[in-house]
Amino acid sequence: FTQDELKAQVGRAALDYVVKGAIVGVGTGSTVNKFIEALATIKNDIRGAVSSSVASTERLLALGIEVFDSNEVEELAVYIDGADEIDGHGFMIKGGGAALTREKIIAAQSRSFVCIADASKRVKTLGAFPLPVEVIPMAAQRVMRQFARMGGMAQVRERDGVALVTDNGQHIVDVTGLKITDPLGFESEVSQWPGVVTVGVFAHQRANVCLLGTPTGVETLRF
Ligand code: DER
Repeated sequence: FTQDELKAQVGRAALDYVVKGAIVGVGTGSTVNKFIEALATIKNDIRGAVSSSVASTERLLALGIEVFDSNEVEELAVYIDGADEIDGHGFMIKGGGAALTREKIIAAQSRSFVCIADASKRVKTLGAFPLPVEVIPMAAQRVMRQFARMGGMAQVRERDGVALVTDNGQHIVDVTGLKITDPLGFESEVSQWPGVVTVGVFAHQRANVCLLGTPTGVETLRF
């Protein structure tokens, strides 16, 4: 199986968690794009979606799936999203696709978080993947100095040679060299640093289920 086929496998498997007639919470990334394609095959069985990014919204609309604003729905039954890393507790590093803020917001208003990922995302300890942190631009340098003090190497994410601007108009710093042994404590600490919008550790909004694409089929992890 190619990695693309593993992503398609878990994208299809996630349909089992979609509640008929419901509005589905939809994340961002290449694995979620496979889920969106699968979701389109049952679009008459759902009311629509709440989307975590402009990119996912465009794909949903192009496939004829209605997109609702997060303020139009109280609570979602399920949120389907990918991850850059996931550990044995369902704690994740997310934000590779620069959508971490809206992803965490929709995860917070969903009863169940179903993570879809290929097996390469499964780790023992979070931190090998560069940790994304969305920041207010004026705070970027100070936030990067704070990460340096804890042994991290931070840099502003660029696209085409300039700082990437998120859907929320903010910047992202990516931090390497961290070993996040206490994801809950780390998320609480960094989330309250002045200028931090969202830290890409999803521990308080952890996954309840992970559908892991492996060469021998889809492995279902429950947390
Ligand atoms: O940005 C995100 O959080 C995405 O979900 C990302 O972590 C997973 O993207 P991928 O499915 O393209 O690897």
